[in-house]
Amino acid sequence: MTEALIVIDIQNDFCPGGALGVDGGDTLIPGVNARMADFGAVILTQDWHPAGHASFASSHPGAKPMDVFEMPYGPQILWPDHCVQGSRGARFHADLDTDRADMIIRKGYSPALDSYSAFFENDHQTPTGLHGYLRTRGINAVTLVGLALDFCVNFSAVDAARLGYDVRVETALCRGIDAHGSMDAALAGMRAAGATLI
Ligand code: VGL
Ligand code: ZN
Repeated sequence: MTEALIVIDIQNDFCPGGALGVDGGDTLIPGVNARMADFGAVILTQDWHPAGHASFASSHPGAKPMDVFEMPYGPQILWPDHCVQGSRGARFHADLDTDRADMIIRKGYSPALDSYSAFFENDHQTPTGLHGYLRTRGINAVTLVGLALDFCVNFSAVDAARLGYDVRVETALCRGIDAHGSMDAALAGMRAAGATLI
């Protein structure tokens, strides 16, 4: 049975110096690269927003980054502009071993809808296609690493568990943002969904 390593959003904008830099976000890269050899499949995700994306504070007059905004699909934290399609910030960190990836899945490209999860956009209904890919490859166990632990890793882990995958999150190979108490909520939510945190 093939088990997949899913590497979430190790992109320049989520590393120190980036538009939404996560503390220590680059320090986990050697460990992530080393872990790739242990899996039968390696999948990378890439946050990939059009300019003027609805998750950007700059798209809402008067709003500031980290404000919470009511979207048609529920409350959403507004972010600084980040991971704009084709920009340097959207590229994978240069130290990440992208050659080992079988599949790169982009998300967050719908202008009016954010997508934290590698499986569904933030309406929790629009699929990214990753579930079909994993199913057709016979993969039913996934290990998640990457950025940010309390957003994209968290949403991906919860969705994967709901979809019936055996889910592990290697927290030593993740770093978080921690906005509005999101870290504690994420750890509790992932455990409640049935993910194993190691
Ligand atoms: C992410 C906030 C906005 C993430 C992506 O990768 O965790 N966080 N877009
Ligand atoms: Zn984003």
